[in-house]
Amino acid sequence: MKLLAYWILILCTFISVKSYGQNPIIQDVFTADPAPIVHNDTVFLYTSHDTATVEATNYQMKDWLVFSSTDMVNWTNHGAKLSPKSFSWATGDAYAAHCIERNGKFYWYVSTFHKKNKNSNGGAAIGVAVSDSPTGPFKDAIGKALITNEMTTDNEHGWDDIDPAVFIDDDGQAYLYWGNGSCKWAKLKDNMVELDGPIHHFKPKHFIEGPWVYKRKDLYYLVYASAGTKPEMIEYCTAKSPEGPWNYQGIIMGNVPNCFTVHPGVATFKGKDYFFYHNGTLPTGGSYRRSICVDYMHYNEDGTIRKVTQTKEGVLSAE
Ligand code: FUB
Repeated sequence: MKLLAYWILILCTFISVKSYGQNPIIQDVFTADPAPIVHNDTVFLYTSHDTATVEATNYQMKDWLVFSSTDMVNWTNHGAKLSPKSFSWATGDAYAAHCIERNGKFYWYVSTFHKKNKNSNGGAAIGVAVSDSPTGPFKDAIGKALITNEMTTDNEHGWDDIDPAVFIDDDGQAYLYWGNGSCKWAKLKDNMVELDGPIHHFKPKHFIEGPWVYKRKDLYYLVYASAGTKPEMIEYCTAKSPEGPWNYQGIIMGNVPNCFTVHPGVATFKGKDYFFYHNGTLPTGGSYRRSICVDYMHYNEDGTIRKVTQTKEGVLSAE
């Protein structure tokens, strides 16, 4: 018997056994609004942080967290790296955010709320923090909001300027997309902290919030949270340019269990495509106590995206 155990041990040492992760991928805190980037063979995952009580009927989101993984299965929690308190002009909750690298600096675009002062009457606003490292320390890059509620007037509600997502095209032009109720976008200057031209807005079919833009082969993708039915789903459009026109393509993912919202994050890592989202499936979880999951994403020959299957097992360890 002892000999058998010995041989099994020897065998296991030489055969690499791939293990599945588990959804949700973060189980020790409630996380939402996933924003993954790949840097130096590591996935950095920037997230919102739900801290509402079980009884709460609204969000309580005090800071933004950073996690990383080199295999998509084991995640390191780097902790809270930014909060609305990091921005002297901000107050209230820490809504969805997105970090991107340019020329060795990491720009973390966040949605939060503006204090009522001479620059704004309040409402949702977007700020940008900068760091030399993907895990910080981050500091307010400009000392004021990049987008205030007053800068967009196509929606009357005060929280339409949320959910920033930045995309840098092959020619180096950076674009900021954001919005609730309509999708807004503007070019960014090379310094990543100033708009470079006017703000545009449009309404992709069923668009609610959470835009995420990326390019694959020659096609641009705009993935977003939608409400063709309620609660939210994920739908998408494609275009030949990051400025559109965007052609509606359909649903990527249906409703998620036990949660009203869903929010997309897309990453390609070690040759595989991954779709990040959140749901409310952790014990005591719910719409204000969400948890991030990841599953595989697959494309058809013509570039359209196959519907993502939500699993409990998650994805296999990436090599
Ligand atoms: O997490 C707060 C808000 O819920 C986000 O900004 C939206 O995208 C939705 O997920």
